[in-house]
Amino acid sequence: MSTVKSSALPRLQDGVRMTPADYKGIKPIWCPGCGDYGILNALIQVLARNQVDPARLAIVSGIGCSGRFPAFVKSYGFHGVHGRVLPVATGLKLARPDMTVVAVGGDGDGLAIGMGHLPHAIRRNVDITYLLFDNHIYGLTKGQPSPTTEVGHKTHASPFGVSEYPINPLALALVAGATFVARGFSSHTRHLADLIEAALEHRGFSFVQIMTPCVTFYDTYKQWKQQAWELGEDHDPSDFQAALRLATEAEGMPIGIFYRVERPTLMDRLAAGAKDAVRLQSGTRYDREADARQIDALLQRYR
Ligand SMILES: Cc1ncc(C[n+]2csc(CCOP(=O)(O)OP(=O)(O)O)c2C)c(N)n1
Ligand code: SF4
Ligand SMILES: [Mg+2]
Repeated sequence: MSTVKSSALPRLQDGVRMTPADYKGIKPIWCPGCGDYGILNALIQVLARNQVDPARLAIVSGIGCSGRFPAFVKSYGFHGVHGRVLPVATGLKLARPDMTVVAVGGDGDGLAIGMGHLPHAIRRNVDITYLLFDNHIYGLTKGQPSPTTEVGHKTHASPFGVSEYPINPLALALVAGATFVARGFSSHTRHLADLIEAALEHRGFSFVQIMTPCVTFYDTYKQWKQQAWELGEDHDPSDFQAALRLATEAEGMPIGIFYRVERPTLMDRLAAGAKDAVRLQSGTRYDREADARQIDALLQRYR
């Protein structure tokens, strides 16, 4: 097993305590039975048991039923536009490295319109957590197929059945170079809470695909309940090939940490680059004026 460094979660000051109820925002408005409630409960558990300081937690979302998530948690929140959750979360983390940043969004948000951002956020290894709420459907817009809907599934927008093969988000995250890859199931709330906690503590980009049934437009609840099984001690999360085999060949629906390794984060590499830049200057600290003079000289050449 690898030794993996963790990112400390921002804790409340001594003497201040928050109960799970204190971490709740406005009352959720999801359909009764929606899997997203399980995800919310799991995150609330994690925040309460770690006494996370909500003033140093930001939840960023895209558009979809999952996109409503930030309003339901007492923390900073940003409900952005469809498919752009990862650029926003990345920018926020760069501007405020002291914040714990959690990006949330649906399978449509992250794997259709937002797909171009995913491999790049992963390869940057920016220190954020991305929770992909995967219900295999566009829930908010009333049941069109998404990039994870199975071939042949009939919806009002695919009356003859979906004709494209689905994307495998775990395999995609692995081959793009993610340093933390996991899958959870909204109905296994305690297990999911442990996964989310591990993802938040991971230094680098942590990707968690969360299977969360849309009971209204594609009720996969019974099927996923039968298929889900938890990874055991025999799986070594530092073994990339084993993780890829699990993601592509396993029977049923394995849940747990598929892969976890430590690699320098985007901030680590930017900091190292900044030190090199300082070394290149004659002085000991970064000389903004010298830099401005160089840029000016460069611009003069194009006048
Ligand atoms: C630019 C843009 N295109 C399309 C939409 C319409 N739209 C809103 S949510 C959504 C998909 C939602 O599916 P998903 O991301 O899986 O979230 P879910 O509702 O299932 O949680 C779409 C296509 C939009 N809001 N903005
Ligand atoms: S439409 Fe589906 S995903 Fe949206 S709240 Fe209802 S059950 Fe949940
Ligand atoms: Mg969806």
